[in-house]
Amino acid sequence: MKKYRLLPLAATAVAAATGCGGQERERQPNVIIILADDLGCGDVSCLGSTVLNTPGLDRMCREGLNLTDAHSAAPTSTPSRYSLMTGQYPWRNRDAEILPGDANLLIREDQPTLARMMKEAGYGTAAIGKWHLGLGKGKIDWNKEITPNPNSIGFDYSYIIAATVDRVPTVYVENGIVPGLDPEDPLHVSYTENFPGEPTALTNPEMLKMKWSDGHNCSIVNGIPRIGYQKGGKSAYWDDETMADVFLEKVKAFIGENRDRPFFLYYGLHEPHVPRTPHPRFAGTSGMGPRGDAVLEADWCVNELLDYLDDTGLSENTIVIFTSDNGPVLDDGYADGAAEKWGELTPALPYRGGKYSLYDGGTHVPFFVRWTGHISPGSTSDALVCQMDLFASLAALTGQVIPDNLDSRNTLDTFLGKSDEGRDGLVLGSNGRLSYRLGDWHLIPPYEGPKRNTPNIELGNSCTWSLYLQSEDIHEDVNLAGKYPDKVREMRDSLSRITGECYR
Ligand code: NG6
Ligand code: CA
Repeated sequence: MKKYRLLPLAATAVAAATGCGGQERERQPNVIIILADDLGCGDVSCLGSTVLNTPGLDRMCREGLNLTDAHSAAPTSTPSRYSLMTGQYPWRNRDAEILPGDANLLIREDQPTLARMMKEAGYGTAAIGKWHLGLGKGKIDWNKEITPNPNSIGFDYSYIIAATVDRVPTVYVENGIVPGLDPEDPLHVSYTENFPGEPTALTNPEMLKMKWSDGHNCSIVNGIPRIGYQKGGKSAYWDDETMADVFLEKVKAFIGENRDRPFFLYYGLHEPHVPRTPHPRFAGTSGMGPRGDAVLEADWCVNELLDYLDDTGLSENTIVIFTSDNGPVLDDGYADGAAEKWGELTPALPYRGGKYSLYDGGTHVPFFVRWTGHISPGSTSDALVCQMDLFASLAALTGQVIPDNLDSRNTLDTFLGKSDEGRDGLVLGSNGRLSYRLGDWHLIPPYEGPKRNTPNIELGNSCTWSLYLQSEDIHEDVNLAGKYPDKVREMRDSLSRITGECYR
């Protein structure tokens, strides 16, 4: 059975008649989602960064819509991306947690996905960049075609890194195949034990050009210690410093090849996630060390892409969405000076916490939408929106019907600046560590655990309920739970109803 069918009403809404009695459809707009990795609102100059100048992102803002209350579904990558791709809350899948580099595909092949929905709508689809949603089934043989892969869940083309830059394997995967492997030197990966004789950060610290501060002490690749062990496959290793250029080239090639039909591109920037290894041409350009330089590299990529769309005449027919998979972090396991450079000025500002946190800074991310000629340049909306809702919203844009059991809600008009109506309520977080937004209120249930983690981020753990009114307390400093017990009860009951868990 076909999962999606064209809704004639919605279709006519998008596709104006061309003078042929409505039979011929106007071409549907291309859609590009650029998803940065760990970029905070406080990293973007037009959102208030006082230490970084980001002309590319400022251009997105100036030429498009700035959604000021936009959220990833969770404060870390895998659950956040899972939700964007499936339109489901990540906490519905217990395995939706930061995945190792050899994890299997987290999304069932028969699960509805944003990519497949766009493909069904007639779009050419590609995933380029960071993936972090797993690959294959069972023990992965990296020397053979790995299936399932992004192409199994709706992408026509994929050129990805399997997980993160700090996790092995340090190779690209193109349509399920590691390009450039030498059969004489097969690639092996393990997350449990090292391969005999292979150097690690612990046995051979003299090989390191970047120091680890926490966790990243397994295999050394390009002088950088990683998470996990790897042996062989050397001819296929990525070069950390040219990764941004490699992805951007693939992006331009995909757009170039698909410019005559609608395309959907999921572009996962790897910056400014650790290890921060921008191309040497960005070294020192931010004055804020490698993390700042990596932000500027990502910013440059965005600017280049916008230029490319302008130059190829595609901007009027391409919706470009820019956002980040979770809030920012400074020292995330490498001693690269980020924490020292930023000091008290966290890149999550003005929001509390950051990556990993239940506080607003965990999921409150930059979100810009540019569609030349359709979205008023420089417009702003403070509606509550979530990346998870792109699924239903883009289904509405393309006239597709999606299953009614998804969590994704159609907020297309808000994403396009035609409405200020956001979500009423939104559950944030993954795997049993959740908070709840209702209007301007943010409720955080009590959770055990440390107040701060090793990256020195306030996690939001507390033995009591916390309730914040963000419209009056943007940094969530004043816990109003004691003052508004009825609000706590109302939101607690909603959270229990939505999640099926009994919050007390
Ligand atoms: C953590 C890593 C961190 C980062 C994160 C995933 C350590 C000590 N920390 O476990 O460096 O890789 O996982 O980040 O290993 S995310 O943005 O992909 O979710
Ligand atoms: Ca991330």
